[in-house]
Amino acid sequence: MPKAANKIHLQIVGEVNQSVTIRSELASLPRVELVSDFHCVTTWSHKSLRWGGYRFRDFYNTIVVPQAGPSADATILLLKGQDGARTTLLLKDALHENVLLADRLNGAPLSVEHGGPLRFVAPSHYGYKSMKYLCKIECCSDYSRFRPAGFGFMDHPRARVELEERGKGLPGWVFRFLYRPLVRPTIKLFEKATNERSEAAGRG
Ligand SMILES: Nc1nc2c(c(=O)[nH]1)N[C@H]1C(S)=C(S)[C@@H](COP(=O)(O)O)O[C@H]1N2
Ligand SMILES: [Mo]
Repeated sequence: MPKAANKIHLQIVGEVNQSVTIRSELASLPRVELVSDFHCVTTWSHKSLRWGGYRFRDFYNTIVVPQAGPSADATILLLKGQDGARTTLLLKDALHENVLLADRLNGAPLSVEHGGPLRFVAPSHYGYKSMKYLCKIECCSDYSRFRPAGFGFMDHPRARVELEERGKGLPGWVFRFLYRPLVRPTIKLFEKATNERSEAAGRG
């Protein structure tokens, strides 16, 4: 677990007129709460998580477009986390109304373990698109420029849960079997993070 900076520091870069750094500007957007299920690609899910924060759509239209001026060709977003994790999402998927920049989970401030201070949450897509400790968004026109952190086949450009787009090049059910050995360790990690969070809440 990285020691994530606890202040929001989000850079908007890439094919833009001007790179910008977002710190406190999010506070000008309407706050929303949204309940959604969370699906890790390895096949575990969490039901009814109550995320609090800002709609990505509001952020993009009200802050990114006027301040950074992304190119009309930049139809892909590269998302980066403070731990070096990276993934992509199509801009049109990110603009769906259920996509959030979250800073709260289940009524409490978002813990570092779950991606605080600011996390991208795209519940219609597999968990690896929901970038924790989001620190950089690169506006991009060319998916082939993206270098996945792990094996390329593990990162599907869209990863829609509904269509079981778990990975690239193989049907979803094949990944279900491939990922089976990873289910237990990743559930353990999630539970550990949740317990630490409730202990911290109990103390505070
Ligand atoms: N920065 C960052 N974000 C990340 C990951 C990561 O390793 N680093 N893992 C992804 C994966 S695969 C999943 S399933 C979820 C897990 O979220 P959780 O740690 O809140 O349970 O975060 C996603 N976002
Ligand atoms: Mo995952």
